[in-house]
Amino acid sequence: MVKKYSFSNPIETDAVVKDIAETEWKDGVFRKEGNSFHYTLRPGEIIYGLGENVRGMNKRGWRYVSECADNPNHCEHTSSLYGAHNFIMVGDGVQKTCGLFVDTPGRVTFDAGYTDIDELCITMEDGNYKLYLIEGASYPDVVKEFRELIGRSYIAPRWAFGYGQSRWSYNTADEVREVAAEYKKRNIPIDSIYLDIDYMERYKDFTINRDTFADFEDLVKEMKEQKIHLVPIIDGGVKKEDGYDVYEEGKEKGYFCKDEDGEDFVIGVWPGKCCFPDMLNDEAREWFGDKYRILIDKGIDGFWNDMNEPAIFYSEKRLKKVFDKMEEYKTANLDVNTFFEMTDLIGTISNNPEDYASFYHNYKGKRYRHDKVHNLFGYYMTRSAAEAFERYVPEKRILLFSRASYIGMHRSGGIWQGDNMAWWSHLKMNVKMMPSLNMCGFLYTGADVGGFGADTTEDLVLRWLEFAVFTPLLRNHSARGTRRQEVYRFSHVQDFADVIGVRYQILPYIYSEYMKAALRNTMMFSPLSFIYEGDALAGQVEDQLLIGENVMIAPVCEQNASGRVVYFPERMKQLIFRKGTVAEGIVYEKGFAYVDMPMGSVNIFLREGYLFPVAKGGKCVEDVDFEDLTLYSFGEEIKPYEYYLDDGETKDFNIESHVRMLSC
Ligand code: MIG
Repeated sequence: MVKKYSFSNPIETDAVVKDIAETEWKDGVFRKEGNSFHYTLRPGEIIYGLGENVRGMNKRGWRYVSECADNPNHCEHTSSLYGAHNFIMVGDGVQKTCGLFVDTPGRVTFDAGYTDIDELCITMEDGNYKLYLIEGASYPDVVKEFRELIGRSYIAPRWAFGYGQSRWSYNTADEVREVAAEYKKRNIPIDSIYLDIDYMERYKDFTINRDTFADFEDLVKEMKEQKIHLVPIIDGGVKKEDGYDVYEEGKEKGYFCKDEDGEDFVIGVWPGKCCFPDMLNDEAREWFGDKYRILIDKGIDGFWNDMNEPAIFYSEKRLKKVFDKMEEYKTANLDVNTFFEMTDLIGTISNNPEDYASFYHNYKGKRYRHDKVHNLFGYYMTRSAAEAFERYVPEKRILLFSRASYIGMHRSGGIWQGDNMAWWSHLKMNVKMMPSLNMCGFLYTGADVGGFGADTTEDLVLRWLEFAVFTPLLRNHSARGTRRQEVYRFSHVQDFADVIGVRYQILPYIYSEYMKAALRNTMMFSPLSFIYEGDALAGQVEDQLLIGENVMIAPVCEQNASGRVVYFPERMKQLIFRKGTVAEGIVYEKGFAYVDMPMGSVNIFLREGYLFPVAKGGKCVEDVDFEDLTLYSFGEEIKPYEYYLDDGETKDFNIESHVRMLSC
């Protein structure tokens, strides 16, 4: 059951799609004090939710702040990542479970047993907000109700479930051709190559650098012939440059965010000086979205939206302040205090709260200071593109994912998990984040495989791929200046080809599970506790996941490990994908066991009584024969599998006509 509460004058975010009558607040399991809601945690109780965040699936024991932030160096102590996902669940997960969604575009703090280890305290910075309280029996029940409330998740075209190669940046058309050729030459499957900012003319959205991508249109065509989709990046800021049509139009029509005095707000981001299109303003949003047509007309059918927290490198005002202060330090004898004061000051240049409080939006006919609606910017940028696609190519699915997000955006596009690091701990974090994101409606998601920042290692990329072949977005991406990590650059290239190949063998299941999760508001990646209710040990497992109902995975996330200890909440049979073949491994009894998982193999644990369909594979998604399946099963009585299959391109999502039963 969902109850809706409204406090003062909430700003409408369009996160929720259902009309629900409001109820008067009365303290229950949550107690209201000012703008805070308190909940007493019982020993061992789990807190789930919060989407994109650091730490465990169980969010207990830290404080998280919903405030979309560009933080490429995030660690355990980070409080905010790129998305703001205000949905949280508490309870026993069996009989009485409670979900809470705080709908407000401003800052929200989830103190999940940080200040007081026995208490969850949720605090809104602003007194205007809506609250949705969802009471159900189990976690999956509450998730389903919540997801019905927020509407159907974005559905990507099926080709976007293939493997993608990215790099900041492929600098020329020939470099792109070379990447494609290296993959093709070695028979490594691939479906997409990403274009980072350098395809643009001096980082100007919707332009092409004709010095380096002279024959862009031909390149797109050529790649299409090789069944490779090019996916360009679009940034949240528009370069301030006279004569640049997007800038000139935006300026003339008044579509940019304004400063206090009503002048276009100018900040420094990637291309230097920039203006932010007011994505929250209906007209500006329509205008910005229509610009994507420029690339669609060139044959592009996928985009990634970046820097839309929005990230601010510097504002002119702030920069001046810092420079002035630096003058003072020049002559000072810097001691421990002043030296750190100075280095801290430099740290205040980017993404400064004062800057976020110094520009304005025109949202639903009213003027709002940016910090009051901060968490909506990435959401509305992505919505702007999605709405334009709906107008321009209504029949066609276009790939679209964003860096920043708010709940509600899950209807318009997916997300990637922002700038991570080539760390084993970030691989583990990728695993843990999948279910939390699913709870909040984000299904089309994945992390930068191999790690974005820092130099990676061959084994990290391979182990990461062994996990990522299960994630809807499967993309190898890395930052400028780091070690190259296209898989053909490593010593054991065949291992990479084999592991990526597994994606194309298991694609029928991955796609079918994704579609069912989207169309039925269910989880694609579940924590073990979602299915093994009441199993206290299952509730503590943080690095194993169920995918759909049928299988469990237990990725190896430690360097130099050739296997790991796995918890089996029931009897399961190991399926080993290695060198293009599938071997049926041994049956593991309920309990703990050490499982050997040498590098270059993908391991799936099949539940007793379930089956798992496997295709022959292919060199790209289009190649995969979704009808020619081998069904692996384990047990005496096998539950038929509800297999979802559609054309993967159009928007006929009628589940009844696309689901059929597979049985052994
Ligand atoms: O901060 O476009 O997260 O994926 O490669 C630099 C360059 C801006 C941040 C994105 C990253 C991308 C990079 N961008």
